[in-house]
Amino acid sequence: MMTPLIITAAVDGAETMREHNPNVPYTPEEIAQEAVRCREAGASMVHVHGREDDGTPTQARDVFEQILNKIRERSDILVQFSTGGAVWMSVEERIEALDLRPDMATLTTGTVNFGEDVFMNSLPMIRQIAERLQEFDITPEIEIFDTGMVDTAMRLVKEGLLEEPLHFDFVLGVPGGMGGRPENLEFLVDMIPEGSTWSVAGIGRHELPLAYKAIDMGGHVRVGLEDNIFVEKGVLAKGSWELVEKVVEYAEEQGREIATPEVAKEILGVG
Ligand code: KMH
Ligand code: ZN
Repeated sequence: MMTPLIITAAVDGAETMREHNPNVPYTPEEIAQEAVRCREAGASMVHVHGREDDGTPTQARDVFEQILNKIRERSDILVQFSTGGAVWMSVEERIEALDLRPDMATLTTGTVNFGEDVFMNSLPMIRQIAERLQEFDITPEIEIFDTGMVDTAMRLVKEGLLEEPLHFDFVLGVPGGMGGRPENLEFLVDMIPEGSTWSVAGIGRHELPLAYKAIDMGGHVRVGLEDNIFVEKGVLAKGSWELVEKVVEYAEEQGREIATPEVAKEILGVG
């Protein structure tokens, strides 16, 4: 019997704009509504970035406070803050909302080319984020865009900045990062220490095929408009909830149980 499936909905991100898909939420109210819909569809966690009302990415504490409060007022879905923000942001900006103590927050353990840009995460920056996560007792989701980032995560374990068991999210298919081929996922899963948990976030057309593969392999899944705007070739998703529905449908066909937020907390050691 496989572990119940944790589905994380990445509802907004920093790069997907309404010009790409008109259903991407911007305001805290819209983000909270989308989180509720994703929970109803079967997600147990929501991964959020802040946005100004016009869609400009922000990591401002007051924006995250509104998002967190609005979600918690109406849903038991676990809330994961991005500490990645957008490529131009300083590390201080990226971590300014963590004292709000979300259930989880991301930690990318290396620098990666990100399309035409660079998503910068030097070792001192990674340590600064990890220290803040420890200070507020927030469970990290270690974001892996390439293999060396797993090694760096293990280095942080040695330094006492991360504690096993670890939870990894393999982000595959970013132009400049590790590609979305299924064998890449197998390779990464083999690399991580026994007892770790993992999920996959396939980018663009890789999203659903990798999600289905992860379900077969006993891993967990992240889907949503941050990573992919289409529900099928040429058809825009009506929201991240529609991508969550696709994943639930596949999991049910395979007889894989879906985790509630309570169960997800236990699996991930949150709280
Ligand atoms: N927006 C990307 C540059 C995260 O959320 O932690 C970084 C990102 C990762 O989305
Ligand atoms: Zn993100």
